[in-house]
Order: sequence, then C-alpha cells, then structure tokens
Amino acid sequence: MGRFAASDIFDRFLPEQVTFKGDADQYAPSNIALSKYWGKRDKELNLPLNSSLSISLREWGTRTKVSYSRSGKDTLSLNGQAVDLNDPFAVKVFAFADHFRRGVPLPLSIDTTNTIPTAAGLASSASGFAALTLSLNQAFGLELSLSTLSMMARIGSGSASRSLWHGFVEWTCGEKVDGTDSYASRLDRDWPEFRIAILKVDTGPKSHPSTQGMNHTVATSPLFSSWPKQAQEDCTTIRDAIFEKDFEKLGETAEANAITMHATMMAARPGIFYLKPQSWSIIDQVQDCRRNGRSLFATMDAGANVKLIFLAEDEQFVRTTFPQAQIVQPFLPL
Ligand code: 2P0
Repeated sequence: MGRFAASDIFDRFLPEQVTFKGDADQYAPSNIALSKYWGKRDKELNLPLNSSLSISLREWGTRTKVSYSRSGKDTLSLNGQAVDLNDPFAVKVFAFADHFRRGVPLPLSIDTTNTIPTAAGLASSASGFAALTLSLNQAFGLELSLSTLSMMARIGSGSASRSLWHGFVEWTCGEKVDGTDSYASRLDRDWPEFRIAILKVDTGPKSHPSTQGMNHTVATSPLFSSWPKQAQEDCTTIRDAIFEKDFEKLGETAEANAITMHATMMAARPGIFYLKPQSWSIIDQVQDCRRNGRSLFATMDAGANVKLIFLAEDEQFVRTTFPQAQIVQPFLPL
C-alpha cells in the first residue's frame, strides 16, 4: 500500500462539487498488450513496475451510457440485463462512479454493453472502465484531458488506462508515488496492414483473476526479479519496431514477451497456468508456420486464448489455417 490513496487522484483533478450536466454515451475499444503489464509497484493505485504497449481492438469494446436515475436509486445493466447492486461487478462500478460524484447524492443509471463477441472469450474490464471513465467525464461536464482520464481509468483496472484510444497505445509506468506520471498515450503511427486474430480455446472459468494472479506472481515467483527490466526493454523494442515498420522485430519481441510473462507466472509457488494444452498446440503451429516462411506471431494474456498478429498479406493463409479465427483490422476507419 502506497502513501497515496486512489481518491487522491480524483481530489487533485476534480472540482470539490460536481453537477450532472447531461446524459452521456461513450465507447472504448478493448486492447491486447504486445508488451505486457504484469506486476504492480502499488496495488491500490494500479501503478505498474514497467511500461506496456498495446493495440486496440477497434469495434470490439464497451459502450457505456450514464444518465440521471429518475427512480432516485442507482441502477446498472450489463448487455441489457439488470445487475443487482450487491453483485461484485456493480460494487466495483459504483465505487468507481463515487470517485466522480464527490459525495454528492446523484443517483445514476449506468447501462453498459460489450461489443466483444462472446465467442472471442476476451475480458472486458479494460474497455469497460475506459468507457465508464469517458462517460462520467461527459455526464459531469468535466472536460478533463485524455492523460488525466487515462490515470483515472487506471484506478478501475490497469489495462483500462490503454483503452481510451484506437491504434497503438503506450502506458508509461512513471516513477512518482502518487501515480501522476503513470498514464497512457496513443502512438502517432498507423499501420493499415496490421491484423489480429483471436483464437478461442475452450476452457471453464479462469483459474485466477488477473489481479490476484499478478500479485501472487510478484510475491512468490523466483523468476519475477528479471521481469520488469526485460519487459521495459521489450516495450522500447516494440515501440521502435512500430516506428520503423519492422514487423519481424515487433512480432518476435511480442511473442517472446508473452512467453516470458507466462514462464514467470508458471514459476510462482504454487504455479499459475493460464495456458491449456490446446493453447500450446496453437503456439507450436504458429512456430511451424514461421519455419515455413510465414510472418505470424502469437501472444497470450491471463487466459487460455491465443491471439495471432500478422500483416494483410497473410490474412488468407490465417483464415485457411485457423478456420476458427476471428480477425480484427485495427486501423480500418470506424
Ligand atoms: C496486459 N493483463 O498488459 C496484461 C497481460 C493480462 C495479461 O492487464 O489488477 O485487469 O485491474 O490492474 O488490467 C490484466 O490485468 O489488472 C492485464 P488490474 P488488469 O494487458
């Protein structure tokens, strides 16, 4: 626990009193890290030990509406279904909204819809907290900068700090204990040929929620000591590769970064295994494709699914080789 509380960020950037200015409706895309965030230097503020760099998933994300609740009571819906206020999801959402309400009794109706296909099996906390942050900013007429909003979204969930933009986004870890230099920004570089394929691996519920999985890794994995430095280097290499349009360098580094993250958590005591035999078999297949001259790379997060990155010239090959692939074109205009 750091010396600063999550509420300090909001005290610093928000007025003492807020008023409801009007109904808000905002969208934020989900994102996949090419160089990962796995380990916090401050658990309450979600301050990472290293910077991370992601690609947003364009039309896959979350749309969140915030309106004044006519019933006088908070209400929440998820994908059109009412959520009980005692549900842990509702508790998290309203605890976050409370930071913006500043103690003013403003009953809110929050309606959130995920546009991520269920078949993709992706988590939605990144796009969810990003869309909620954008909508609260609009509803209360705050006009905060995207950097400040990224810092606030980070309090909801670390990876949400990267979900305020489309395209490539870098979350700079920062050094300050109050977290005011830890926020994301968009890299000013488009890559229209860039493609992402999501390969869903069927599993039951996740073995460990990611917050718990990362804290357990930091606390017990003897391999963790080498992670922050390596991840920071990978982040720089990937940023350079984007600006140089060097896809091999980007792909090799992203795949190695994901495998290193998983090796670190597998060495935790007891070990954490998000990847399943089917995930490993896909990774093997991807490496085989590379031996046959295809520029195709894999990345994996806190779950069994595998994401492929490649360029447009290999899209047909990917569709044929992995018929279950769901493909996103992150730079196609919306
Ligand atoms: C990432 N992940 O960089 C990494 C890679 C999963 C694997 O960020 O505790 O939900 O809310 O800050 O952001 C997932 O962790 O965790 C994540 P909290 P979060 O995308």
